[in-house]
Amino acid sequence: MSTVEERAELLDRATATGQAIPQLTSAEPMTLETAYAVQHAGIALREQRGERLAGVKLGFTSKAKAEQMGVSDVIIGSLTDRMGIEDGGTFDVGRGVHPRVEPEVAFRLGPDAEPVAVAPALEIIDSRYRDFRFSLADVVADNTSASAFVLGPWTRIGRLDALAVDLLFDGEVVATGSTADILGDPLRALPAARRMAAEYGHRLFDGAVLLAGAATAAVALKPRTHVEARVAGLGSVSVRTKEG
Ligand code: OOG
Ligand code: MG
Repeated sequence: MSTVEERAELLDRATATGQAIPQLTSAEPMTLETAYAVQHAGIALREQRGERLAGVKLGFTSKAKAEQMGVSDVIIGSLTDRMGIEDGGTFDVGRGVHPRVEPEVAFRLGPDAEPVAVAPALEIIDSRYRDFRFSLADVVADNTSASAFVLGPWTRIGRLDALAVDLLFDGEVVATGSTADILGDPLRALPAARRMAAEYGHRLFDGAVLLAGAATAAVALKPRTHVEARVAGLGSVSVRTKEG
């Protein structure tokens, strides 16, 4: 049996090299509890290298994502400052295994884990497992495939339950949905995050970012693309991809 730390190091190395690994559960069974322990051990490795926690993300909060990946339980992962890319910045697809992008909604949390602002967001996910296939425990151990995130302009929180969401590559719509696809209303990500953070040991600190989850299925990234998410009423956020 491999230890939690050994499993975290395998995933950490796959992230660093861009070389996919077999699912951890193909070697031995793994409970959800152990999977979250592996996730936290992986974040500890990042913190040892000077990364700082930036917040948390939820996964599989939309039917589109659950159907795409064949996994239906909501999961929670950690975001670090080094995963953040400024709006309009650049992401190197050559650095990843097989990165995909999702249009999302982000919240900034205040004290007491209350949401104080909302922004359109892009999440870049990149499973460290071969063929982007995994079980629930595998993806939890792999920090819910977190790779990078881009935040658009923060605005005051109003009604968020039915805003049109578009994902565009070079100005062409490649996926479309609604904020209603995120738990019925992305504001429901707040109680979900509080419950899961308490259960699995994540911190919802003052100033933390919460990614509520994708409104559409994820789309594979290619180099030299202008990637934009538009959320009606919230504005837009973009990133450019390059290779090498
Ligand atoms: C897991 C991450 C899912 C979301 O927004 O639903 C996620 C994956 O699909 O690899 O980030
Ligand atoms: Mg996501």
